[in-house]
Amino acid sequence: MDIDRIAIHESVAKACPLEAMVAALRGDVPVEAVGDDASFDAGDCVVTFSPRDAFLDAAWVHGIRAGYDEFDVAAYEAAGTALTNSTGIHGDTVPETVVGYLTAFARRLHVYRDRQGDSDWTQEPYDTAFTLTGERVCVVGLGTIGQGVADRADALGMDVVGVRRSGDPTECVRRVFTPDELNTAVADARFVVLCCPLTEETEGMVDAALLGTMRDDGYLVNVARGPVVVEDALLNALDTETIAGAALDAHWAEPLPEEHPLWDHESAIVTPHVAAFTNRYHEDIAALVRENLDRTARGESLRNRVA
Ligand code: NDP
Ligand code: 7N6
Repeated sequence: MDIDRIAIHESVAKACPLEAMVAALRGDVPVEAVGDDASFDAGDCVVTFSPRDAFLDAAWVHGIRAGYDEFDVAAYEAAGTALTNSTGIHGDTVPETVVGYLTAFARRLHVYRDRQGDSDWTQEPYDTAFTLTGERVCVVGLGTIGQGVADRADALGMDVVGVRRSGDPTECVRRVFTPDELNTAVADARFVVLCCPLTEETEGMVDAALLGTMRDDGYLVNVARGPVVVEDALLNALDTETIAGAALDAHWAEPLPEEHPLWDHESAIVTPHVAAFTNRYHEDIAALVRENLDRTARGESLRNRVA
């Protein structure tokens, strides 16, 4: 692969300023920002947030997200276009956000922040606040993000269990289950944190039955992808108090529609897919792309290649 242009698609602006990404990647290979009218050839590396059909004409496409569920992997394989993703860079950002959700639920911070605008001094009932220490969290997906969540939960004194495809043990997780044991894994957890990719296996994985298995004082956190959870089942579980609450960064439609009931559901924390946001996202992506440019120059295989 001989790369003679880095084309940065305007969709990267969904995660960081386009100009910052252009500047971070400036080097020996010419870099330019491109829009939807651009065409591509076998000398191009495209850096993008979203897929476009025209990218299949490039040599290599780098997606600036860990999740690549929006990309047609089979089409990339058929076209012989390399596709790489950005897993590996979210081990601090997303887990820190998850700690924020867990702490808010346990210490009721979201409730008091809601009341602050009304100068409302009301204190929550005695039995509502609890500590994270000693509570069980089930981390579903133990890759970059899941491991980061597990490390932090362990440091907070939580009892950490997890689920991953391989079932292989990993640090800070007392017991690792396989996906076919999901029901058992979530049953006794105070928190269930979704950190897996959206795939054929995980789509709709959190359905009414699984939510019914969860503790009624349990909380669901979704930093994965919206469709991993069945929307109606979650809304019903919140309305009927089958579970105590949910924090959602990933949604079924993004932006979440204005009229969506979750916006003012008192037991939900809604964030607009920002768990991974950081002021150095462009640098983290540039480091990944530069590493792969060096690898192509040495004739080595690409890191994070998914097609
Ligand atoms: P990784 O590839 O590092 O980890 C994925 C993990 O999911 C692996 O542990 C894998 O198991 C596990 N997994 C796969 N299938 C299943 C399944 N059926 N049941 C349980 N576990 C499963 O990915 P990242 O940690 O980097 O990212 C994970 C996902 O998080 C992304 O795909 C994306 O959708 C989402 N994401 C969201 C962000 C946000 O802003 N909210 C930011 C970044 C990512 P094994 O280890 O056995 O392979
Ligand atoms: C944008 C991160 C991912 O999959 O969904 C996230 O990486 C987006 C900052």
